[in-house]
Amino acid sequence: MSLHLHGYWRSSATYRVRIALNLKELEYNYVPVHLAKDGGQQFSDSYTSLNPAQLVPTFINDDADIFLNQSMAIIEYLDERYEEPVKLLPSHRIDRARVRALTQDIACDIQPVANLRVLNQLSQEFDALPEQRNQWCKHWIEKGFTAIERRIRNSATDYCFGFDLTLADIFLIPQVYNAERFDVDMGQYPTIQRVAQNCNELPAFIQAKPENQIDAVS
Ligand SMILES: N[C@@H](CCC(=O)N[C@@H](CS)C(=O)NCC(=O)O)C(=O)O
Repeated sequence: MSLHLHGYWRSSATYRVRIALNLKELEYNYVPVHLAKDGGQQFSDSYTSLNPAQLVPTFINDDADIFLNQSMAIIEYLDERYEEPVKLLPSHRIDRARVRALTQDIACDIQPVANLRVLNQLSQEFDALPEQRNQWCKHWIEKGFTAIERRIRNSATDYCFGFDLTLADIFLIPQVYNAERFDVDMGQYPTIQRVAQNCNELPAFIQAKPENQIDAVS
């Protein structure tokens, strides 16, 4: 098999790429990188040589000698390289810009502030307790979701933008999974909740769920 995804079952950035690979119906080899075991396997020399940022995911295509980090770059590469069976970005430039803006609302403005290394820094440098770390994550997710709910209220039907799945849905669903982990009341966000329910009925999203991965811990 030539495609490999190094990731972690509960990493939302890895989860995004799993959904995209499934939607593209691509076979791939999943290589678990445990973010806590052994002090964090993302810091090992072997992983750092693949991804100097010491974050997951890393995507590799051995046939083309391609090593990529950043879930958005990986998914856009997949979308351009494999046009079938679905396109994940709309054909019109303004629609594409709107989809990318929503993915960045999540990937740039919500997920990074609640990343593991940020939470560890809050504990190590500022003595934050586990409960305070959880409140921190909940706060930033709620702030981001309040804006996204307003943004997609008029554009969403089955999915964030109408009846076609896009990159926006691929980024939203892992963030909803994180929101539920941090006890966010999803009833505050009826449109996001409806889109998440629709996506989570699709095989590509079900197979990508954290609990369905080989490295999942119950
Ligand atoms: N912007 C990156 C985010 C990557 C990222 O933050 N990965 C997290 C898991 S979701 C990670 O590896 N965290 C390990 C750490 O913080 O040490 C992407 O979209 O790929």
